[in-house]
This record gives sequence, C-alpha cells and structure tokens, in this order.
Amino acid sequence: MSSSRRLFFALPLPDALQQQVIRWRADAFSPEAGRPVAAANLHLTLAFLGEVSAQKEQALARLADRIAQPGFSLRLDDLGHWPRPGVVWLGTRRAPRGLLQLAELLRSQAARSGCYQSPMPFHPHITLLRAATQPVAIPPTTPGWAFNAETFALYQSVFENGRTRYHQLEQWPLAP
Ligand code: 2AM
Repeated sequence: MSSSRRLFFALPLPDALQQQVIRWRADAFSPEAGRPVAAANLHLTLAFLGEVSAQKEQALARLADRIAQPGFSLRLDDLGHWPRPGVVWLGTRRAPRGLLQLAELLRSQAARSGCYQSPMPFHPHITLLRAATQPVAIPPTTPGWAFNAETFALYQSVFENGRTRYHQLEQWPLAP
C-alpha cells in the first residue's frame, strides 16, 4: 500500500526566537488582524513539495543527504502583508546568498523529482498570521532579530483536530 504525505523543506527557528517572536507579535498586531501561527509552527519554507509518495520522499531525503551548503546568518528585519492568501509575514531585506542557494537547490531537486514548483520568485518569509484578508497595520520596524541557520529540515504538515501542525521528520546540518 502506498501512502503520501504533505511535505516541505524549511529552516527551523530556534526555540528561544520562536518565543521572542510570539511575545512581540502579541503587542505588534491587534487580535482582529489575523490568526496567529503557533510558536512551534514558525518556520521559513525553502521548498514546498505538496503531497509526496513514500518512495519520492525517500528519494528527496537521499538527495538532501548530499547537500553541502554553508550555514548563514539571517536577519529578520522586514514585515509585510499579502492580502490575497491572507498572510502577514516576517522576512529579510537582504536574503543571504547561502539562503537563496539552499532554496534554489532544494526547489530544483523537487522539480526534477516531479514536485510542482511555483513560478513565483522565492520570497523567504516566516508566516506570522493567517486569515489576514482585511487591511492590517504593519509596524514600521521589527526588533531586527538575527540567527545563525545551522540546519534545514523536512517537515510534514498534518491537519488534525481542526489544527495544522508541522512535524519535523528529518534534519540536516549546514556546513560550518
Ligand atoms: P505560507 O506560510 O506562505 O502559507 C506549509 O504549508 C508551508 O509551505 C508554509 O510555509 C506555506 O507557506 C508553504 N506553502 C504551502 N503551499 C505552498 C505552495 N503552493 N507554494 C509554496 N509554498 C507553499
């Protein structure tokens, strides 16, 4: 029997930073602005894979084993609102080369493995609020957090009991 799972590659956020972000978010946005993403679900997607068979998942994970990209520092100093998908996001004004290369590699491996990749340019972001379809007052600045990305991971998106949760399935180091 074959099973498929909804998967994506992403950068995890360090736990302490997840907590800092949600504390700041509570003050920065009104409760009507949108539905807050749970702290443990905060991540930066590198490549969205969609529904993937177990066989394809294995193939993609083994390709990821061979990635030898350097780590990088990421500054979270940008904020924005996409009203159509209803997303308020945290991002970076200057995406480091290492981030763009890692995403490009994962996205091209995904495409070659038959996972549809959006033709839209990659816009690295961490979704903070969902269902934000009305105008939202976006704070002019962020606290300007920075963190060192030392790993990337494969996640499964699971919808259960009315909630979406992201389970980390496997993690890979970025080169020092
Ligand atoms: P979002 O946060 O901007 O919605 C799990 O759903 C992750 O994959 C989220 O980070 C989500 O981005 C992203 N995602 C979901 N569907 C996608 C798609 N069709 N193309 C690109 N990324 C997608």
